[in-house]
Amino acid sequence: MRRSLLPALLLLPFTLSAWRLFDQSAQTLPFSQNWSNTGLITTDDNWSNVPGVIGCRGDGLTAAENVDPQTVLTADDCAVVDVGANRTTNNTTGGVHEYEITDPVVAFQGSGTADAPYLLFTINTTGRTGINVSYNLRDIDASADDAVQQVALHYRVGNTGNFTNVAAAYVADAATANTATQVTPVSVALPSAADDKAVVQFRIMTTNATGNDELVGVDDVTVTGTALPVELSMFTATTDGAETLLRWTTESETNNAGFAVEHEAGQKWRQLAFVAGRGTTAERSTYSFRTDALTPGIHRFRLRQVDFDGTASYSPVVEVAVALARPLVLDVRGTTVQMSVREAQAVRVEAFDVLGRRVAVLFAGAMGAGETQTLRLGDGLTSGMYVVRVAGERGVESRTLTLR
Ligand SMILES: [Ca+2]
Ligand SMILES: [Ca+2]
Ligand SMILES: [Ca+2]
Ligand SMILES: [Ca+2]
Repeated sequence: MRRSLLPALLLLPFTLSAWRLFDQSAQTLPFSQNWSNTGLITTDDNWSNVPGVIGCRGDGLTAAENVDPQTVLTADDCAVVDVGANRTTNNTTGGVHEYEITDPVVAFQGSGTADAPYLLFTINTTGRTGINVSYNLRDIDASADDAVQQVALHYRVGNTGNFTNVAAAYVADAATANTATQVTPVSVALPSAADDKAVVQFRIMTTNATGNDELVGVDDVTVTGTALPVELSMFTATTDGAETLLRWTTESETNNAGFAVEHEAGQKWRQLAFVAGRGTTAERSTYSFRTDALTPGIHRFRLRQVDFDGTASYSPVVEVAVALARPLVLDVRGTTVQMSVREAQAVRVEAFDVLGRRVAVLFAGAMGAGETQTLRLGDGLTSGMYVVRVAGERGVESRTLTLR
């Protein structure tokens, strides 16, 4: 029993090396391939220099001739990697071939072995929506062969599981007998399920037609998508007294240069800072910005999100109420007295001379929460030192000032 394992182990490296002859890395958009670089494919069955594309022979995917390729949706996963490299003349072998002709192209041809040959593409649609796949099907077979050469397009999200047919891409017959001139353009949008995914695969497939199949090239393949906007999912402002913390989250970003943090001051919006964005990402990103000390009262903030091309859009406005740090705040500058209260209360503001005699009542009445009163010491007072005293229900504050 133990000995019988040895031949299997010796075979393993060959199996692995054959499996490496392609590069299935997901290609970002826009993607295009027109096969003009004939140096990409130089060796039979070797796709390793064509990132994101593999030719597959599709052995055994159908059991009869003329099967509609729209119905051939099983995974297969390129069980037989195939390409005949550097062809210049019509080849009658079924499968996938690279043609170094005037307009180079990769073509497929069904046969009793190559039951459903196809080209498999792997793309990355992160940050993009409205994924469009287009290509030209070119009859490059000038022989008398007269096949009804059907071609279909399938896609799937990820790189496992069955494919889904894209009906709008179906071509009933991509070839004409005795000529090699028919070009059938295909341009279709993939369903929205293909939007914004790290891995999407699509394959362009023909099936073995009755009689000799015609060679059909798959040329000028392009895949595009529209950039998703920056999706802001959260924006909040919280305060710990004087400083305010702004926090926001994006679910995805496309070409996001960053965010101008704007503060409304005197009914004008003023930029406080610019916070760099993450460019393009399908991942959630979180940001924060801490303001300098703000005066007591209501403060409003918004974000101006700017793309690399200068396009900008505004977030909703968030508000924060900055409360006074102390129950009463008294600020005296020159003859101006500014007084604020944290909570609603009755307040009395009086001025006394150095002998303790009251010389003025500057204010007496109710004040609302966060309210500020700006008062002026009377003009009738002589030069000298005075004491301004604020007495509320929740505290007393006093300051001295000198009139000159
Ligand atoms: Ca071409
Ligand atoms: Ca070549
Ligand atoms: Ca033809
Ligand atoms: Ca056939």
